[in-house]
Amino acid sequence: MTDNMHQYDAIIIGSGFGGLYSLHHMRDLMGLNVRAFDSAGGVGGTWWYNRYPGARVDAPSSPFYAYTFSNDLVNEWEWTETQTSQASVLAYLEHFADRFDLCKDIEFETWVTDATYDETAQRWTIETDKGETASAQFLICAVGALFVANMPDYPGIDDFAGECYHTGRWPHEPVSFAGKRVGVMGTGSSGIQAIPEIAKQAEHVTVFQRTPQYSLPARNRPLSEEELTGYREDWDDLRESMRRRGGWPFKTIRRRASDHTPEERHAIYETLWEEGGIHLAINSFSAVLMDKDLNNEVSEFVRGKIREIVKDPETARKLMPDYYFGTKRQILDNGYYEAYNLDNVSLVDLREDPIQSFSSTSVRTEQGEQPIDMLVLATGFDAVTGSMLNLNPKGRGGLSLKQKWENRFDTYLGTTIAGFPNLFMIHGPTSPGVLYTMPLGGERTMRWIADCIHHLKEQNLGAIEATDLAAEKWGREIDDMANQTLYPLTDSWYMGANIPGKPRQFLAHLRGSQYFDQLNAVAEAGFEGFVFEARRKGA
Ligand code: N01
Repeated sequence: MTDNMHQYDAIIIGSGFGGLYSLHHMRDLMGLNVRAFDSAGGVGGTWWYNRYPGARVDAPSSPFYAYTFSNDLVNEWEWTETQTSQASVLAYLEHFADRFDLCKDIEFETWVTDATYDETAQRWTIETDKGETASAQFLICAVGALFVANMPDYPGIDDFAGECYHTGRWPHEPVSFAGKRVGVMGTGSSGIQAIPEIAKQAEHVTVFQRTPQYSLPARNRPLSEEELTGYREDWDDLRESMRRRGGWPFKTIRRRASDHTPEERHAIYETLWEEGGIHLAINSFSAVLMDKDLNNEVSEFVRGKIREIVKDPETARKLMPDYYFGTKRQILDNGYYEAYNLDNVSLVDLREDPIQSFSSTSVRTEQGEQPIDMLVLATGFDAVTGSMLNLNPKGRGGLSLKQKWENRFDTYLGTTIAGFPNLFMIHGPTSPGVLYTMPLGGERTMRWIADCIHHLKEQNLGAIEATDLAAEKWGREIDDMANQTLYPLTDSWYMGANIPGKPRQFLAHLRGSQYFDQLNAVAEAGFEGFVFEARRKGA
């Protein structure tokens, strides 16, 4: 260990929801000496980067897509809409950072270029692109589940000379679409949120669609003062409900399809569609993600809605999704299908008319050429595992994460990795992460990590490490849970299927509340599935 190296108890990578809460908890509640690093120019993580037009939380949001632990924070923040906008989430996180004076312990615009475990010192050493090195006993990776941009590599795409933006790396300066022919590639949450907004300004929008999607109406609306006051008054109960019910306070209606006639089921779908948000996805019938026939019925219902909304039958035909409803990330929109009724929006179905190449001014498909001035890549991310692999920490014996995860993304509890002592992930693969309320998930994960660190300190231990056996058992449990559903039958980023060559594996724990009970049970059993090392002298 060199003398001039900065020494900390913990280093946190990332200052999004998970990283900011971790910094607050470890520094202010545990009294640890903590330093955080972030490549961005400010706090916010995904909300700092994803500022494309129309960006909003794609889940039931205000005021639940927020920290839950502080009633003062709940009382002082004014949410204004039911589906929170990116600007509003970012402002909230900036407020959180100010309120707890977090920025003084974060180094922004700083990439952590290397992280290596020193077995003798029982500590992690990191290097940054600013030439700094630092060491800490604990490395907290809050690196983001949706960060590493997926860039398509069509022939000639680099020759395109117009403006080109990925939704996940949107410029901070205003982008004008006025008078421009804009090509949008990708129809996931980002593309579907952005397309109606871009169409408001652009001369023409050409959407290049690879997979048609089931999108549900978000029905975003202003949040009334009465609603907000009600939420604040009931916050303790709501927080408890969120913890018990998969991260959201709403009671999921458990209905059996066989108790209802097809007509009654259809009436239920209609009501839930009208209600909007994710209600159709979570509140129709319990078995919708397990029973193929039932799923086909809901899928057909949504296809019927698309046919009703989109006036041109040929465009409507191209927009018909054909995977199992709900097995890709559920998308919520504000006027997506309606946008295809505008004269300045057209659709290219890449399955019928694939892209052949780009020129400096156009996209050439098998059946024609589309001149464009701007290309918006809404092509998603190397989700869940990409940022950890980007960091590529080196664990015991110099083993890199890229080697460890070459064929399979093994973790124990979604928070730790065998061979990588004292490293913890927030929202890592096989945690409920992306399927849970991420701010609450981050809080709860951090509290478990805190318990773990207390345990080490109390017992005068220097290192904790998951066993391979525990990780294997955990991986089987996650696979078994997913295999009881229709999720693995669809090519989605949950399965790693959007990235060529990525090992195919369901990357999330499907039962969030049960997961946190499991974490607690592991802690109560003396951190079952882990091995410990006594604290070495001088470590
Ligand atoms: O990315 P996606 P996203 N040629 O992977 C297509 C979260 N999010 O940025 O389906 C042509 O979902 C790809 O096609 P296919 C949210 O969880 C959150 O939209 O792979 N097309 C797909 O249509 C979301 O799920 C908020 O066949 C290509 C699209 O690009 C996640 O981020 C807001 C292509 C990518 O869709 C990712 O969403 C927005 C190619 N080479 C997003 N490669 C919040 O509110 C890919 N595509 C928190």
